[in-house]
Amino acid sequence: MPDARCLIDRYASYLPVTDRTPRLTLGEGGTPLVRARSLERETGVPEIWLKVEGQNPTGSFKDRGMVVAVAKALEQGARMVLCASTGNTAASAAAYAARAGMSCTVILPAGQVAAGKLAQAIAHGARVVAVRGPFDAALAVVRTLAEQGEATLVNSVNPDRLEGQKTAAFELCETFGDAPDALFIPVGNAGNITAYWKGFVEAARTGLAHRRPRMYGYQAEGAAPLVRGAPVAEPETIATAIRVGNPASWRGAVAARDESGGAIDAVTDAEILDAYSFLARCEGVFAEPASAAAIAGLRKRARANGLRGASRVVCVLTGNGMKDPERARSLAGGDIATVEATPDAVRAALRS
Ligand code: AN7
Repeated sequence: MPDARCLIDRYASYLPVTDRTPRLTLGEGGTPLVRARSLERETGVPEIWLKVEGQNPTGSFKDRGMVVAVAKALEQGARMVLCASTGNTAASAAAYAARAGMSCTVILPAGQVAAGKLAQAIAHGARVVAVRGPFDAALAVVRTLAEQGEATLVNSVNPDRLEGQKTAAFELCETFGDAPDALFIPVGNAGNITAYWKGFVEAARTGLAHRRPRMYGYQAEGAAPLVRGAPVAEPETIATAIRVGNPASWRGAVAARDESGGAIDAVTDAEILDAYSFLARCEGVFAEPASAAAIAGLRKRARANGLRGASRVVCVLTGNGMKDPERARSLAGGDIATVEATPDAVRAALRS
């Protein structure tokens, strides 16, 4: 039987919630774990599992943390939430704010947000402003607006976000009866890798798991401040979700890497796109390009014999492929054939 309780109830003892915290929910969490046989064959890793976080209510992992952050804001009497976002945080904040009867403002990097994410923010009634510059510039603006009391900030600098987000690690430990050997995860603003590590540490401490996984985070080569060891002023990558030059949870990511004995590395846009279409075509799982960075990272590490005997590996697929329809369309390499509605015309089109 699937657990029918909402995420806040299910993990209440691990979360900063009380009986008075509203049980806000859109059905977040409890996402599928899908075995990746094609990837196993290619890499030689005995067990690879995909944690399909794109199956959350708004199509990304952000919902786990957002439900807690918005519920706490509601409990504290806030009327308005605010975030900067490469898109998924905006979609999630807009949806949970709508659910909670709060207003929502999202600040986006102009021209760099996938169509589906923007559509969600608008549909849920958020006020949307685009600013020139990367995500980092948008985050600096909302930090100042929040300090001046204009709204509750629901970026991952809000600790309630990371608390909710860590529940994904608990789910993995519950399903396997222990933590996996290694976790592969894309890294942008670095909240997610920080939260997973917190979750795994707590799981080991409370008996949900016996051990902790090695954490392998992947940035895009043109937006890899953690790999370079210095902020990147003009981050660039086709994986717009992780187009971040100065991650807010920098120290959390470094701690996750070092305490777990893992690594943070970069993959190229070409490797990301190759992993993106491999996942869709060979595993039947459609994740967005940023998520594919984790897969690209696993393939890269497997090629370099860097897996150190890991036999059960989990890749976190952070967002749904439908978020970014233009990227998928670009793989078709041309227009779709349109012909007369006759079997002969369709056969001819299929042959060409
Ligand atoms: C699909 O929505 O930062 O390292 O503003 O949407 O925790 O930032 C999104 C990030 C990975 C990186 N995959 O997670 C935002 C935002 C997807 C994402 C990341 C994001 P973090």
